[in-house]
Amino acid sequence: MGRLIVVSNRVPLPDRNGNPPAGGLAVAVHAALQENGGIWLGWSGETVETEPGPPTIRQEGPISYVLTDLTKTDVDEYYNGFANRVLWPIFHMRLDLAEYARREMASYFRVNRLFADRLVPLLKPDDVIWVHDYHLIPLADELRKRGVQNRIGFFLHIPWPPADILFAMPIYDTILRSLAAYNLLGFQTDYDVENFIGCLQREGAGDVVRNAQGGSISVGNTTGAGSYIRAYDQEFAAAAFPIGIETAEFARLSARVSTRASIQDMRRSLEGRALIIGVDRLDYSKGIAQRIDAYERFLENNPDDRGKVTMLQVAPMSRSDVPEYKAMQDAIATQCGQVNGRHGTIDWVPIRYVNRSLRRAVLAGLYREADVGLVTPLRDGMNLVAKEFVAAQDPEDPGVLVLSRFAGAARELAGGAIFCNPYDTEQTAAAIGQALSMSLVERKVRWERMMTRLLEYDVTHWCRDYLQALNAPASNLS
Ligand code: GDG
Repeated sequence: MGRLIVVSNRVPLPDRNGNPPAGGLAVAVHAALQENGGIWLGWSGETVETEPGPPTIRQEGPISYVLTDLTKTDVDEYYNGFANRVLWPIFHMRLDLAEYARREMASYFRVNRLFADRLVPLLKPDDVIWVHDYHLIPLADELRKRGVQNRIGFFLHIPWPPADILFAMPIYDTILRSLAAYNLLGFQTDYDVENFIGCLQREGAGDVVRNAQGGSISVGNTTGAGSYIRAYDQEFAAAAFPIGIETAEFARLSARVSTRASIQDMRRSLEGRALIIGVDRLDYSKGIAQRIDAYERFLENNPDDRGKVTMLQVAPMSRSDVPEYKAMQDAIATQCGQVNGRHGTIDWVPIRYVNRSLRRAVLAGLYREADVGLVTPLRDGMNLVAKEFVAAQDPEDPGVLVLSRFAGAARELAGGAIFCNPYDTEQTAAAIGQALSMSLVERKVRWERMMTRLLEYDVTHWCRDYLQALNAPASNLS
């Protein structure tokens, strides 16, 4: 195998000692880059007023980190604009939140051209290129236009929507067509693959030519195999690769941290009450408002439980340059205040709300202390919090995961989590009640099912599987 070239909007840079930042994807992808050497290219996070200069290159052993600045206009229009105000809401089925501006679409393609221009001079013929996420969908097409013939793969971290949703987006056809320039499209779940193929079929643009049964693009035991597709006069593969976490490492971390004074202090402050935990970037896709409604309904429906349970919601701010996110920050803070005002007593606060980022180790310790993990997105590509909550549990006294059926993680955690429909307040409230009253025996059985899966298919496995499929000989596609 040649070098690996990874391209993503942001690059998780290693620390001064060359160690990648803790946490899933960065560690696994860095390990893959170490093996054969390679490049990780992306935006530096810096903005400039006029045309960005040449990229900065940082060399760490066999890995080059190539960082390009962007103009302020490009960040406003490509990142905050088309990527986060069109693609993100549409792919999460929020047509009502999508805002189209022609200028922003143009900027999205301009930045993809810039990334292609930066990458081409660095490429060698046997390099394998792996592009990440919705910011960079047209990148392969731009590379092909520049004569690049290398194998190029794409992995979408967010869901792929059904045709009726995608087709509501202007230039959906350009987006769909540009994906045919890749050799391998990776999605989080088989549902996303189905939706993608459905879009091609409805568009009359192409179809499956062969399903791979147990072939090189078959993954895991819940996702089935991938498909070989012919569309827009191109042949390529599409398959589900459900992203994992560093399961064993996270389990060890949580066990270690649980003895720390800060975690013990938090436990003491609960005064014997059960703890329900929610952890999410502050994003409308995560269903935080609906979750708080469901918790309030649980308190209303179960007067005997009032004063016996505390909900801890950690929701660090994200994308604060996008107006919907700023508005949401205020709305969630108000909602928590109202619930506390309505139901709190002089010695009990129903919801503790933390609107900032906590350290990873602290999160691991908090998950382990919690009796219930409440993970209720309205739509989510995977949701790593669900997996982290499971990995962090004490095997002798595991907590219960209440999980939205609309999270990609639900495909793997069936039989372990209690599923809920986050749009159904009453049902989610009942799921909270069921979780809080579950027997130790049942908790253990459910947890073991989930943990077995997460240990087996962790992020290293995910990364290896994807790259193996991307490197599979082109003859597989015929
Ligand atoms: C996208 C897709 C897909 C959260 N708060 C804090 C904190 N976090 C960490 C969690 C977890 C990560 O952030 C969030 O991961 P998710 O998967 O839940 O969500 P997205 O950011 O939306 O990610 C998603 C993912 O890509 C991977 O493919 O699963 O569906 O939307 O790891 O622990 N970390 C720290 N402090 C916090 O306060 N340190």
